[in-house]
Amino acid sequence: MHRGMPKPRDDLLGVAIDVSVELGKMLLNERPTDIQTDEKSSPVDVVTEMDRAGELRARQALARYRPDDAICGEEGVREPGTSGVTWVIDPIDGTTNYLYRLPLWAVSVAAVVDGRIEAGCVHAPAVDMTFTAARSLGAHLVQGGHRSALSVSTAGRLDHSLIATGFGYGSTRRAGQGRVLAEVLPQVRDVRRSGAASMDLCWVAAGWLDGYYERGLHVWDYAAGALIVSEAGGDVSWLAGGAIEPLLIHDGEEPTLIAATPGVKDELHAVLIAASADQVP
Ligand code: LIP
Repeated sequence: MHRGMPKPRDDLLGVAIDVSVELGKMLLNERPTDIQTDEKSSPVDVVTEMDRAGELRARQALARYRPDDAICGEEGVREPGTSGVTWVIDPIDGTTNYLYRLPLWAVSVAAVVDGRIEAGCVHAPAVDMTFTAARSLGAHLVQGGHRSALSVSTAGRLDHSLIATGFGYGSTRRAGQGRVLAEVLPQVRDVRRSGAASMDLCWVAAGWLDGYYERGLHVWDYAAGALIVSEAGGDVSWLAGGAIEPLLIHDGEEPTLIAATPGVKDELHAVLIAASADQVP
């Protein structure tokens, strides 16, 4: 390392936070009025120029802080690494919200080592919420300059629980997810749909939701949020069974993920199995 070059950092959570905040500032302050978009999997699945710009900014920041690490980003950044650390990045989770100027979007950054999520940050600058977790060190929220520890709710019955979900971008998938929702809705207190999986997961961790499920997420949507939920005492798994870790870092869609406070996880799981949630095309 030449004199004057930045020294690599070993505080993975600190790096996750600094990268997330750097992207958040850019996304808030540099959003063009005539923002350009391209279609992805369907006409309503879009990527904006700011998604791409954010991911490139994350790559530049990580090159400073962690030059030997690998990167996997939603918008296509794939950097090999030699350190054993892989950064899993969604530069804008909740792109549709960002496009419509709704404030519920977040930068999601996770550090993964040998399939274990070691640190994660979900930074939502438009609503002044920064959720963080490091393995075995708990989960926290910084809001209004105040840092507080997160803990899932104490809900113990599904029919009194607030449950979140999300939907894919294809009409066939959405029709199936609507059928599942029709079975879930009468069995819970109510349902919420934020449009950003990372936020839904963090709200479960904060106890503001009692549970969340969604089919078709990608690893960058949930990697940071899953650690934040588990460090807040929540239970995150695949509906079909099995734990989230060892995390498989790939481009494909995932089956149904379910996250909840332990008091309602089993009930929610049973309702989703009865609704064949994982069989939605
Ligand atoms: C979004 C997810 C959300 C899902 C949306 C979309 P994106 O991610 O966070 O839970 O319901 O359809 O996939 O595409 O905004 O990064």
